[in-house]
Amino acid sequence: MAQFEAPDFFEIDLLLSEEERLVRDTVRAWVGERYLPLVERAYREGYFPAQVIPELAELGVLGGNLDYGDFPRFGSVAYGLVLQELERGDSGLRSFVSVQGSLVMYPIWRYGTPAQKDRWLPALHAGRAVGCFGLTEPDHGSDPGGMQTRAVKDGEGYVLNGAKMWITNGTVADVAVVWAKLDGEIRGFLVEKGTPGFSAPEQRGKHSLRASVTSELIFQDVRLPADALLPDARGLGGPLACLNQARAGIAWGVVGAAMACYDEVRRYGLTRRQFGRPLASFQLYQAKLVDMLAEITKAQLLNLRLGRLKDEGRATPPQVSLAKRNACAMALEVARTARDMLGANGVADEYQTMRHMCNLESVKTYEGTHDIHTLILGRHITGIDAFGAAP
Ligand code: TGC
Ligand code: FAD
Repeated sequence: MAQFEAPDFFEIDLLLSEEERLVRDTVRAWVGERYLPLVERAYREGYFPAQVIPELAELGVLGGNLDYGDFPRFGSVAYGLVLQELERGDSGLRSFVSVQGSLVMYPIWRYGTPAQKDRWLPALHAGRAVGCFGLTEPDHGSDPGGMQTRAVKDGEGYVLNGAKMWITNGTVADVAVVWAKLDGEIRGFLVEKGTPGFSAPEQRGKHSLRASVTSELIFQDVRLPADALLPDARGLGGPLACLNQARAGIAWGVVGAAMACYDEVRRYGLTRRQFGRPLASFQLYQAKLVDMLAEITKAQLLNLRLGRLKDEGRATPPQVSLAKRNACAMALEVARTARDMLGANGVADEYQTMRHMCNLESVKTYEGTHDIHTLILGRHITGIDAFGAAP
């Protein structure tokens, strides 16, 4: 595969610190050398190439932004660049890291007891344990507040019943962060693999995110000890605060997927000839490349600003929604256009663009669909809730 040339039309590199560039370049090189040679086969056959987990741990990226122990404590921009580079490889790779860091380690770090943190954070950071985040249910996706999974107090502990669906890493997870109602209030529980009554069958048959594990979580009278409860998370704000972290990561990540598609199709246009000329010499072809570069550049700048605001503690959930919504729509449009510009080769897995395009359909849907983020922003702008029941 040709050396990746990352578009940086507005010299954003100059706005990065030396450390941010170093982190970005390290992960970029790792993806090119170690991950890209594995991903096409994994995607075709439908598995996550788990042999990379120790290498991800070695890179320090699993929860590497959290202020804990000897973690590298990447700033928000450095961590965002990590996710951008990982998703240049595949959305499934970025998903693995996002779930582990933002949706499993973050809630344990933010809501857990010291014992829960000591038990799980070092193991998850080192890749010795894998986690998953169970919020979505078969009948409650965009409206997680309606969840039916229930925990009931039982002596010192709890009994959990219910089901989750579309859970990244569920089948392979050693620990599941599960959101359930206890006395009518949403609470978070740590459910360990192998707990009697808990199963996590894999969901097969996906056209998207094929190099990622997606699972159901089924709880049938699962007895949990008292220390399974995350004490400091109460209400829907608990999981939504985790989603703020992960959604910001997606905004960065999908720009990497778009950059990969742009780079691939730009090269293709320079070498593929029709009507006696390179495709890149036709005005229509050039116009599409220009639109792609313009949208990628705008998303890069937005992400940089989001990262800086985050590090100042000033990024708001609506800003995160706008960044996630914009970046996913942009990346999907870039991937679809690039797929078209590759002609028939665009459907062959020798080229990466269609894999990214198929992945991005999921990324546009998960962590709040495009339309849910529209409604979040609409409520922010107008003060009127347009989600469900009339105000
Ligand atoms: P609403 O009344 O708006 O809020 C309920 C409570 O939550 C608070 N809150 C937030 N807190 C922190 N961050 C946010 N972004 C927050 N948004 C709201 C809010 O203040 C309130 O607190 P309190 O104390 O007053 O109770 O709740 P709602 O029921 O109207 O729903 C709002 C809505 C629709 C925006 C929300 O439900 C939503 O975001 N839905 C989308 C669901 C979603 O994103 N699911 C993602 C599942 S995980 C996943 O997809 C992982 S994929 C991972 C991968 O592979 O990479
Ligand atoms: P629905 O909520 O049924 O929505 C269907 C359509 O209706 C969408 O277009 C939506 O925008 C629209 N819609 C819904 N409500 C409204 C409204 N009020 N107004 C207008 N339009 C509306 N979840 C987890 O908890 N953990 C995970 O790790 C996880 N990983 C995932 C991995 C993959 C590969 C996928 C595909 C999903 C994953 N999800 C996960 C689930 C994901 O978060 C949900 O799919 C998403 O939140 C949407 O829910 P839904 O699929 O039930 O769609």
